[in-house]
Amino acid sequence: MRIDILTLFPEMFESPLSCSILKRAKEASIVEIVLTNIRDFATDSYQKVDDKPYGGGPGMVMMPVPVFGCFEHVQKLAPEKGRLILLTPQGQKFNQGKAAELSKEKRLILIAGRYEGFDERIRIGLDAEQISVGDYVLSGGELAAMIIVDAVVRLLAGALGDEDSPKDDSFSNGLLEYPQYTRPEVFRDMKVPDVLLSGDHGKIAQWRRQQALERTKKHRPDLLRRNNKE
Ligand code: 9D3
Repeated sequence: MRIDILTLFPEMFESPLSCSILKRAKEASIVEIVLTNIRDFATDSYQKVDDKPYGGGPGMVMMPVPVFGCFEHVQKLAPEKGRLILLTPQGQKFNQGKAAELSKEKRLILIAGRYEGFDERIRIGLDAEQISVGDYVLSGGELAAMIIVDAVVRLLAGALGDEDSPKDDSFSNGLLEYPQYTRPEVFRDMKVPDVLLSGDHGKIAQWRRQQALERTKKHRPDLLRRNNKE
């Protein structure tokens, strides 16, 4: 998969992309991630990318000219059209189903914004899919873009070691994870449940299913209701 990210802060992506699963996926050519700075497509001598909203009001708005210029440049960098995603608080809420869907694409083009929002003609003219990562206010779309990249790339074949499977993930089975323990057997008076030491794999599986279900009922009852896939 190729992922293009259009952003005013390409530096923000450096550490997340140079660690762990994302690093390995890049090294193994499972994913190619290309960052392009929207500011390089500003057309005035100050490299201006934001301006005051027509009609007045607080804050600044992302200008359409640099965003369109950047997008048109990036699109030509590879033959695939790509699936275009604008990160915005007004978008559809991102979830595991959307991550799975995006992981099937050959190419994603993500646009991360700053300021109070995008000039409406960016939305209209680019005809992009809009995605939000949740109901809280971020300072910009960059962290949202990274969330999407992380969730999508780990689903690509070969991105996880074979000891780990995305099929085992919480949310893939619709339940929270069961409680896990490792050494030591007793830590500060807390003992590992006997069933996990019993060697009875049938009983262990049964215990884990029941624990996962109880946890989900207690902490995330919304996951148990039908029609929660959005
Ligand atoms: C006062 C209205 N604000 C909208 C809630 C303005 C505003 C705040 C923060 C507009 C943009 C932003 C920056 N956020 C994003 O670009 C963003 C985001 C988010 O803030 N939350 C969840 N998902 C996303 S995706 C992009």
